[in-house]
Amino acid sequence: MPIPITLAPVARPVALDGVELAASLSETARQIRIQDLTMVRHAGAGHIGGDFSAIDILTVLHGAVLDIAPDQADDPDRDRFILSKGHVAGAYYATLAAYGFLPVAQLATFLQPGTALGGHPDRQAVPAVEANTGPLGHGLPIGVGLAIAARLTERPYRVFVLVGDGELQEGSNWEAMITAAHHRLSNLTVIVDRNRLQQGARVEDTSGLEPLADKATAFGWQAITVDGHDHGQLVEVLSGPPMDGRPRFVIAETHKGHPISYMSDNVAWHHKVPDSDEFATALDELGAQVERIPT
Ligand SMILES: Cc1ncc(C[n+]2csc(CCOP(=O)(O)OP(=O)(O)O)c2C)c(N)n1
Ligand SMILES: [Mg+2]
Repeated sequence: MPIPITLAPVARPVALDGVELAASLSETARQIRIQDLTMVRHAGAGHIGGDFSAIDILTVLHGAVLDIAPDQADDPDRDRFILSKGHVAGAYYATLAAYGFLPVAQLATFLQPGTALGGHPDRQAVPAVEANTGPLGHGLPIGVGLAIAARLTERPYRVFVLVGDGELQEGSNWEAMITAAHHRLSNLTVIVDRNRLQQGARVEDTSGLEPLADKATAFGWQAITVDGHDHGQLVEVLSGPPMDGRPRFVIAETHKGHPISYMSDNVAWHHKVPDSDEFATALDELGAQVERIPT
């Protein structure tokens, strides 16, 4: 059974603001979840829990924040986005396709032999991808390098890096944070997908991060906590200018598997694949036209 395509590309909602913008992003995120769920179900693999905690963040970045365009992947002034938690590649590909950075038909090749859309993003295979990720702990160091490069070359671009909270157990992140604060990289934003779960366990039971905001502040960053499923809040914080020359550390409070009842905050759904009944339930909860999508 080939992977069904449920997604139709949408234009970036450039002319909207406030409540209308948030509503547009929310609807696109819903469509991205339906497509991503369908890809995981039909490919028989993926990371649906972390996908669903990150989709609202990915949607806001690509729909309303990043200064990027599908036909200008090589523009030296484009904003840079790095998906450091590269295991949620399915959610990333669906988001790119929703906003025209990838043909939606290509999503049918997700995890298939010879595909450009493998389990982790590949910058040689997908034009919008800035860095190959998958091994956790590398996106932020690369992002710091890109942010320093912007300074040195006097380019106006900004750098955004999305990391997992379990991923912050990698020491490379904290080294990168020291360097970013030292260079006062106000063009750098890290977003932490703070879903409080890693693979197979709670983050606070494994190697706890709290008080996370205080740690980031002590490292010389501006720490901001937001609801990572609230499109309006995410737009406001991520579009806003840096306050005072410090890099920005945005803690996005999320739920793994959100908003599916049996997945949400359930550690089992890190990389479980829904069976036919679970798939139908999730489609129903997302308000999908279930009759169009084979289970
Ligand atoms: C260096 C490294 N170690 C282990 C893994 C395997 N791995 C993939 S996802 C994951 C859990 C990551 O948890 P978190 O960063 O919280 O991501 P999320 O909860 O958003 O899925 C692990 C251990 C990896 N990809 N890289
Ligand atoms: Mg996590």
